[in-house]
Amino acid sequence: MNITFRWYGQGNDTVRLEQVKQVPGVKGIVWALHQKPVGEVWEEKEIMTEVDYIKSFGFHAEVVESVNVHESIKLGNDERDYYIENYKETIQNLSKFGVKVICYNFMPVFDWTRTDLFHPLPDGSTALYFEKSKIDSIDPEELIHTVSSNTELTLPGWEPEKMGRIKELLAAYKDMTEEKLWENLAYFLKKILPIAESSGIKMAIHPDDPPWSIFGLPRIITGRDSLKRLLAISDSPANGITYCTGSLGAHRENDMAAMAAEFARHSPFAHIRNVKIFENGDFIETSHLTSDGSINIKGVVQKLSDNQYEGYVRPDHGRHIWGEKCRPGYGLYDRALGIMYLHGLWDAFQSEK
Ligand code: DNO
Repeated sequence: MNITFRWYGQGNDTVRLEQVKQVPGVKGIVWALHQKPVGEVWEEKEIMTEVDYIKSFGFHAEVVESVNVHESIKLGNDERDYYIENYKETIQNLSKFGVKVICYNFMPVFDWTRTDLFHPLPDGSTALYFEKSKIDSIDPEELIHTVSSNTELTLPGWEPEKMGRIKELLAAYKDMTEEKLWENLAYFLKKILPIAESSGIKMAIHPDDPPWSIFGLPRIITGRDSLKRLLAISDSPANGITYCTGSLGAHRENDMAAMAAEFARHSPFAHIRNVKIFENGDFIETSHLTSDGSINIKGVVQKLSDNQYEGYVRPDHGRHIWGEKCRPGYGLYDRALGIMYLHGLWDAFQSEK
């Protein structure tokens, strides 16, 4: 288990790498060029600046989250080949600086979606919340307004330029079906995987969050069957998964511990966090502790340990605790607690062997 910590870059994160350095056992920083408009090539010089800065703290910079996929590729329109060529160039450029894993997702228009970024928990902290009935009834533009007026920082995956043309994008997806989206994903992977493989990079698809259709848009990476289907697209070692327990685990049918055993060797990267699911399908993000939520985090780490998992792991969204002002879900304190829980479980399971 190679523990990492997601960080948004200088001037774009409330957390500093000097602080992350004091969290025990963190080996690497998960990074991205967050200011880059989606679809543009990541140039060597800008990659080098970021990687050098991360390395100056003694961290590795082997995992990028995310190189986002342009909507044209997901839509499969005339411009997709242009954006696929750019993506290939970005993969090659990243490989020159030691990057080993690229996390990406294939969610149409919206990345991770929540209805409240600072929902109170009984312990006095706040956390990200998903209210099912609200999503079913809200106009997406209203949601964007609520979310963006709640935070001074943009959310990853909610690129501002995309948010400004929501109506147009939703119209473009009008006739999109799950099957068509699968075809477009397969088309993309068949083009990029050979380059990734020869560059020593693993592509790791992030599941859809939440793992079901929202706003009438199809979502296809939602559970065991879809992960199997994804892997069946290509047996290239570069075709992998970001095993995100909180995203998949928001759906009760996904048994995250059992699936960890099944998919560990195809997951070069894992996001480990807990969510508490309510009777009506709403969910809230809790601490990482197994008994705080609905996901068997202990079982997940046990299965990873059984499989001698050597992939990259990061704690995922944390609560906002001790008055910390931070990016929603991405403060220092609760993620540091999460890391210590993961270390504790891992060490205990390893010593049982
Ligand atoms: C949210 C994240 C996602 C994730 C992307 C991966 O906090 O888990 O935005 O980074 O979906 O492409």
